[in-house]
Amino acid sequence: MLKFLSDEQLSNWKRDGAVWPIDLLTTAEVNDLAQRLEILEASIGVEAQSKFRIKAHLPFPWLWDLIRNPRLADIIEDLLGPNIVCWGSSFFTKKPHDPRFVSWHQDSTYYGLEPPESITAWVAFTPANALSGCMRIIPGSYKGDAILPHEETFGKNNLLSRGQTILGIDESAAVEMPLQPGQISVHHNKTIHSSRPNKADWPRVGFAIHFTTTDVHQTQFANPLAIHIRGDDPEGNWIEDPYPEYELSPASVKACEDYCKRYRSAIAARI
Ligand SMILES: O=C(O)CCC(=O)C(=O)O
Repeated sequence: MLKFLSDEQLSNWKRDGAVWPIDLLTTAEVNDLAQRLEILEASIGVEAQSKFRIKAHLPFPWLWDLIRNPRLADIIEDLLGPNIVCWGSSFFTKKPHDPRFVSWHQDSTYYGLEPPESITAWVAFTPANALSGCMRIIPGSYKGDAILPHEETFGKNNLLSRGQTILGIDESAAVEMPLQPGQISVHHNKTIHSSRPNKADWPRVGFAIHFTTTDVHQTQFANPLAIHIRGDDPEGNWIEDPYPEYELSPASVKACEDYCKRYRSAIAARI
């Protein structure tokens, strides 16, 4: 029995390894989030995506609220079942007329999860469409067992930290996932995806939230942290993320930076 999605959305998910658009937030709710991000970036003087990585939510109670939104939990439960954690989150933002892009990749490349099963809910804070550089997927590409080889290009305008790229993708097979503010897409971590530069007059702002099931292990380092969203974690695979005492508390910023270092050095040791 589905809690939020329709049968059609679930069958699209099984076919494509992604489902969109899903109405999640009201206009008032998404405007509030977009405004909080704008105020934050004005106060810190840099893009949030450059400072808060892997677990961008750690210093922000309002992002914890978004991640724990019961409607979002219902959507994720429809796709993953009852035992759910959120192990990470990241902003993906492009300014108006911004050449930055995301190259074709599979998220599972560096996640270090075993089994490699994780899904991402991408929440649109502003309109994401063909003009503003919405996400594109290769439908059905999640079905193979393999994580495909990725070349690390470290491209200047690539929003991915290592510019990891699957070469030779047939772009004629690509499908766009346009979203209105407050809508989300969800994609499987093996679904091949990318996004083009923002040619619009408005910023394209998204917040990606990574979920998995409690039986999945982090194999790259010990004592991984997550927000327990629903259900049980009988093996105790995930330690609860520290909730911030207040927005941008020094402890919460340090927790975010430390986790990012831990994650990045695990990847560097592997490569
Ligand atoms: O926001 C984008 O353009 C890409 C996002 C992405 O790669 C992801 O959420 O996994």
